[in-house]
Amino acid sequence: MTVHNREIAAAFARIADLLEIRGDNPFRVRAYREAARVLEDMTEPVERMVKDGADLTRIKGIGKDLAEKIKAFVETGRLEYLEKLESEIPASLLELMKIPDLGPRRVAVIHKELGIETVEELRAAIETGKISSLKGFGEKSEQKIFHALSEIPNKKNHRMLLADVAASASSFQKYLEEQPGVERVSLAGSYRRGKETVGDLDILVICREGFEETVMASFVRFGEVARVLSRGTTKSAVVLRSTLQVDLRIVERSSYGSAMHYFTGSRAHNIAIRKLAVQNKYKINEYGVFEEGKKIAGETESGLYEAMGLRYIAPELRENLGEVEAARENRLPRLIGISDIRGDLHMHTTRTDGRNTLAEMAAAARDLGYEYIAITEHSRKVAMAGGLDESGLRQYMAVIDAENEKIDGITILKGIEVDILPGGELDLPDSVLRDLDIVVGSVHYQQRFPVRQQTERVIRAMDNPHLQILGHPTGRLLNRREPMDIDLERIIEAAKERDVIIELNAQPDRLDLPHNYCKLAAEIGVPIAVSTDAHSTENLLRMKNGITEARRGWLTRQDVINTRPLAEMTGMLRRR
Ligand code: DGT
Ligand code: CA
Ligand code: CA
Ligand code: ZN
Repeated sequence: MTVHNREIAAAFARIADLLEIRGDNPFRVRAYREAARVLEDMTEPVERMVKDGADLTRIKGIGKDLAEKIKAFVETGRLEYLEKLESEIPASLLELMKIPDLGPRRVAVIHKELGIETVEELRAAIETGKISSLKGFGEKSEQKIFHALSEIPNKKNHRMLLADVAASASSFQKYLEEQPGVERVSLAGSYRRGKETVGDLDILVICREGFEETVMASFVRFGEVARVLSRGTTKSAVVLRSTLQVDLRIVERSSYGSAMHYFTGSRAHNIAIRKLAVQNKYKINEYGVFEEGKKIAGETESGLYEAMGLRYIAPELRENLGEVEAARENRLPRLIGISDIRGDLHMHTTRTDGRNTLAEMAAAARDLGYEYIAITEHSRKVAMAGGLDESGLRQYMAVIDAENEKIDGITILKGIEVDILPGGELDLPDSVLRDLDIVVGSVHYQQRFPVRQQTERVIRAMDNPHLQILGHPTGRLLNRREPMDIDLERIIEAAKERDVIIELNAQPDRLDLPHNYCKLAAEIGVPIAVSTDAHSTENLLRMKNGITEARRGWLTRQDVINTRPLAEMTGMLRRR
């Protein structure tokens, strides 16, 4: 077990906040705050000092009482005093304290006078003018608080992008793995299924017997926790500062597989599996698979599937979209993986709105082990991004040729992301499109046409023999913009007839083509290009987000053109 100085500091800072809300002695509050600051700045690990038996009171700002608390924290991983305070004071009050203009003292006032404990209750009090009538508040500060509240997203129905959850999820997992008594930590739910957006994060933990309380104490103490929603012996929930809710469950080792399966979901998949169990006269729940009261599986997920007579189903497929039948008939796809990718066919550079130069992008792609990339700048219509006209493009093509001469180990293809105009024409003349290695065509404007007009616009664009890849086909921006009204089934059929490839744009807020249509495209026989649309070298790493969506769309290596070696890939692009 390791207890970092930072964790002790965070615990002391929290104690200071809680004491202040309670209206405790200001000197005591200050002592904890000061100790937190000192620990935060110290470079020597306090944990080691404790183990060496050093005298902690020699640290500036640490008295006898605090020294003992630190020692206990290091040795047991718990701080009883903090736990006691937490059980006395509603955790939601701590969240209120973070609102500008509301320090601990004022939170204490609104709590005492109006009984307010949550953001929602505060909102209601402001709407009825109760805050401005409190002593020491006034209209001005009510206004300020009101504005601050409008910045806090309404958490109900708010789903975060998978990519935005990833960093927190893995640091939370790592943190828990280091806590006393913890044997295994797994992430489940929609996060594990790789769903585009996540409602809340589900974590399962196996712990040593007798450590349940300790694990729960560690859980609510994670540095990113903003408030504790509930705390029990096997189940707790918190909200992080990012507004992400995290649910933790402690599960038994012997039913770990069943718990993982149950809490990975989806609900629809679970129901399909349960139906199958009933047909087999089994009982299935989060503890195991039972036959006449006898447990026949549950320790591992693969054992569970085996007991059900199924092949193992990858989490990305668990949406009840045919995976159970496919698993029974042994025709599950061999899903694509990130290591299958040999190149990236959509990216921008500083020539238009990218942040890195051509040379930097090429070098970064080569470092990823890629064999080829395509540079696809915007065309003139996308003026905001500095889109290229014919002569600008020709000049840049010469620059790319020169760069290709210079660089070893990767081939740079000359491309364009040509705008599809409202009538379906392409934004650059055929005379220049024909001289490019690769032409991606995308809609950027007039995305609100009626479905028929939008569909015909895009089909008309595909009628141009120079268009080889259809970029981000629905135009959706997750949480920000609805997809266009477009008949994707017709688009995919039309792409098939014209040998057009469809892009799966890997930007975390696009993931466009959506997974269910990826599956349809593969069934119809339209190859997919998984492309990052990178605007910087770091963006190239988004390929993994695209691969997750591709896996959710049942895609195999064969379905995706940029898994192929260069010559084979270009051979799949339509001839013109
Ligand atoms: P989310 O959080 O909205 O992104 O989606 P999930 O899938 O993570 O859903 P969540 O967090 O409510 O529950 C996690 C998993 O637990 C869910 O995928 C399936 C399982 N589960 C929860 N409640 C039920 C239920 O009432 N019936 C069934 N069959 N499964 C459930
Ligand atoms: Ca969830
Ligand atoms: Ca949940
Ligand atoms: Zn675009």
